[in-house]
Amino acid sequence: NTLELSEFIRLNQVGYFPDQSKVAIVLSEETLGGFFIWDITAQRIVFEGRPEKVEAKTLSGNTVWKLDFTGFSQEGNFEIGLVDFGKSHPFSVHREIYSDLSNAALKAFYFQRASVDILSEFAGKWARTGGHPDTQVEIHPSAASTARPAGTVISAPKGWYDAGDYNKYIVNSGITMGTLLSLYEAFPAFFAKQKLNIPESGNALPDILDEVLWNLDWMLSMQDPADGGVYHKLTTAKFEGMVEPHKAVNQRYLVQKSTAAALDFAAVMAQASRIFKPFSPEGAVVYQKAAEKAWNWAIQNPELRYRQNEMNEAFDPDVTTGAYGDQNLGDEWIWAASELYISTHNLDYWSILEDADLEYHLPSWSQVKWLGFYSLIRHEDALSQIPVEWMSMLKINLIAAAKAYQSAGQNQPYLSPMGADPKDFIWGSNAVASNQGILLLEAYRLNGEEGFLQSARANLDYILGRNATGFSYVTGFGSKTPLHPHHRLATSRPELPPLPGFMVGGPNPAQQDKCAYPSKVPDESYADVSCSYASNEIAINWSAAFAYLVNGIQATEAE
Ligand code: G3I
Ligand code: 9MR
Repeated sequence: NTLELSEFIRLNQVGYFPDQSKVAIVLSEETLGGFFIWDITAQRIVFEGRPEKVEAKTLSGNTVWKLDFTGFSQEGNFEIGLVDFGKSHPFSVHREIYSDLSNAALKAFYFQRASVDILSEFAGKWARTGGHPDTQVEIHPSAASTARPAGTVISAPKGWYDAGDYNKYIVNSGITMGTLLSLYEAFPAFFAKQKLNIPESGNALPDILDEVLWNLDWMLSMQDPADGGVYHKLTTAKFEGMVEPHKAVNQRYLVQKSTAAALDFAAVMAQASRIFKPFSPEGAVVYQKAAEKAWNWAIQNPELRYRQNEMNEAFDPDVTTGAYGDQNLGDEWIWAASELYISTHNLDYWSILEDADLEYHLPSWSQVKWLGFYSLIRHEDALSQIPVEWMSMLKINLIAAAKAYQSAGQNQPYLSPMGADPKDFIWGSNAVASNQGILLLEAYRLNGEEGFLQSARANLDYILGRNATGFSYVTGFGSKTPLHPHHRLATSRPELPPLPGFMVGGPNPAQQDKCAYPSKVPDESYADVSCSYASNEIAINWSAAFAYLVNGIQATEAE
């Protein structure tokens, strides 16, 4: 195929299952001639079709055409060619098309581990010296108590680095862990077989749970044994420079307890207690007690919001790292009550849920209600005390929300639910796309409607290249991928390609980092430069949502 590569053909650069809907998008103001699929191995044309004009224009006002090759289902490696126009990036068709990507999306968490050397046996060229032992963390004045006055030294090792920075934040760990634990609960057979090649591979636990345990151990150490309260974060006072982890050695602190931290912690520990029970009954008891203690602390301290600026007026040193300062705690109560109720069947928790507002909200670090509701639906069969009407309402709301995303996606130039609403383009917009995909996958699992599965896959197509920038937003997967993510582990080692398997935040027209962006249009507002933390950072909560979407889609295909 002698055509030149065209940046105007946008498609999933990883590929497709043989039997799924397959659509590429072309930006062109001119009418297009026929297209063909080129078999790279056999060096010949294997399929031909005609572009169809799409009704909707892009946010920048361009006309797009759809190349539908759903009828083509041969396995192999291919390109799309458009006569007098150009060819696409290569892609594959295969039954295991997302196996490597599924593994990489979870392996990313291994790379983020604090307090341990990352070994070449597991990490190849990305092996590195461990950083942040976190055995000498100081109680910040904002967190001082009688038993632990300011300056008390506490050990809180392990955990994952939150993102491009090296700090560890309980609120963001909360949604990350909830998402990964739910992923395991939804597809246990898939994870019984998956091998991630991490140090614990080969023990009795599924690898995904081994990885989760690394962060769970850290989270446990964030609870004050005296009262059950949970510190909001473990952090340096300011962000470290863009240096390797073992060279980022500024003093770390445990900062102020918060209600959000306690409730997110309670939810995670309650969910972990039931999931780890078959593997470690003793562990399960520890997690359950920790969850209940945190819950009881939250009942005593229901309004302790994290307000970084106010805290800094009262205490030294000032803390200016990630705030995760959610001021709205209703959803955290519901998430924690849901997980505690499922794990204990104690009706006290049900009494919190009984009158809850069941309206659908897409999960994010500050909106966790539906993490709990997804779990209740997943465990429906074991929760016979819940009135049938209540459960039905929950499922009706889930399906209605999924339907709305699905139809919106059909009238969108890139044919994915993501982007139908320009307001989707916030800091971490790719996590919005992933969480929409999770909702659609859950809807499909509830009622088996094929259209929901197709829409979930359409958002994966979006993330992997069928979008307004033409980037596959996952490092190392696709042909045009982020090369300069805001990620200290990557930026500090410029001789290496970025660590693979990380989804970057994505287009965000607010451009809070004030870097140079190629465009202000919401879905094009992405800059592949390391200064761009508002569009090009990686983060564990986004990784978890992406891991759910891609593993869930691969697991569903295997079922
Ligand atoms: O929700 C509003 C939306 O309604 C509005 O249209 C839009 C306009 O910009 O703003 C939206 O809120 C934004 C919110 O992210 C969306 O999630 C806020 O402006 C924006 O400031 C906020 O950014 C957060 C950012 O930290 C700054 O605090 C991100 O959510 C959050 O993911 C990010 O997390 C950081 C940690 O602090 C530090 N570690 C890295 C991590 C990832 O960048
Ligand atoms: O590296 C930090 C990143 O993790 C955060 O998301 C971001 C916003 O809070 O801040 C980054 O740190 C920058 C800081 O805010 C301003 N000085 C430059 C820092 C590194 O780019």
